[in-house]
Amino acid sequence: LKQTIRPNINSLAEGILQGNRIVLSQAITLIESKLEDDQKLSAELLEKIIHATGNSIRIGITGVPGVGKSTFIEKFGMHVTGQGKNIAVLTVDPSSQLSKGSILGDKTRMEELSKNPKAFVRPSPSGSILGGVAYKTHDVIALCEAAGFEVMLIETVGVGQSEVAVKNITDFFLLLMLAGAGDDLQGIKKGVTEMADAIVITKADGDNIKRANAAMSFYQQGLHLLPPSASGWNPKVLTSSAMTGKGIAEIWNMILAYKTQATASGFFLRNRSLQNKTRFKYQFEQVLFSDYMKFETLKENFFSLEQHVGEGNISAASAAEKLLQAYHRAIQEERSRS
Ligand SMILES: Nc1nc2c(ncn2[C@@H]2O[C@H](COP(=O)(O)OP(=O)(O)OP(=O)(O)O)[C@@H](O)[C@H]2O)c(=O)[nH]1
Ligand SMILES: [Mg+2]
Repeated sequence: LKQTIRPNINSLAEGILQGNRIVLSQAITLIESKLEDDQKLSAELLEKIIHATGNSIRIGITGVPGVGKSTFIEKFGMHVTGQGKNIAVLTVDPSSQLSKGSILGDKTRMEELSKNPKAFVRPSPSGSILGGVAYKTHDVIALCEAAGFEVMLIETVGVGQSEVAVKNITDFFLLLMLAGAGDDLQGIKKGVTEMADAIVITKADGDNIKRANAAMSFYQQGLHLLPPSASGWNPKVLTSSAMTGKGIAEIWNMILAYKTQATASGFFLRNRSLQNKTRFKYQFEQVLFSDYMKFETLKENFFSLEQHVGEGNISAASAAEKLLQAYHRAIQEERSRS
């Protein structure tokens, strides 16, 4: 019933472009809504602000639970705002069950940043479809850029494939690691290390400094063995401490250097363009699928075939073909009726 008032898209867009945070928050809620009407309105809204998007550096950040992400973001965010930049912190959290505790913890761990007038901290929507959650975050990034935020920090818990999803919506990918914990413990199979533009060994303070430096040389050697990345950027390894502030300024300068280099080589825009196209394909699949599912009988068809595919009675390929044919017939019938 709350939804009976149709939000005014023009005034939402205007508020966002003026940098009004209350309006920005309302708009994010609209984007995150799963209701079909809201999704149409979201598309309309995004259309109205698209001219003002793109002017930020989008940083993805990941690491196993407890590595120090929230504490790092707090310090890093304060540094970046100290440099006169506005920063928005978003999270992509597909495993909301697993990390419920962390989100609650973040409210206290990012206390200073949350109150900073140049910062905007927004926890993620929860959702079961990882791609969907990340793509909504892609839209939220657009809203934040239109609202004047120049630095985007997209956090994800390093527990699974969410790293790939975040990599696909960001410019620079930062992997936080603990010194001394085995690779397996940190869940970094080759893949995640290969995605990283920088590895930061956290908690390099007190008794831990030695171990952090050892881990840094270890990963520096490891990264040399990887093939060069498409961006032409050589991934860096640094140590940092959110307690002493060590490495924080260095990390920000490194990200600025990356942006300069990737912009000059053309990779920066090429990569974003590719990300947009990938996203467009995903979106198109989604709208097609939901259009299909609007036909009650086709919906039943889908679930029954899904069951058969699961039991191995029919191949996925021919089941999909059957659904496509049924979809074409349903559309034709609908046309001949109208
Ligand atoms: N000594 C030291 N401790 C730190 C540092 N950064 C974080 N910690 C501690 O490590 C613990 C975990 O830090 P968080 O920032 O909550 O880690 P996280 O990666 O956000 O954890 P999740 O949200 O559970 O994924 C906390 O007890 C922090 O106080 C650091 O630079 N030095
Ligand atoms: Mg955290």
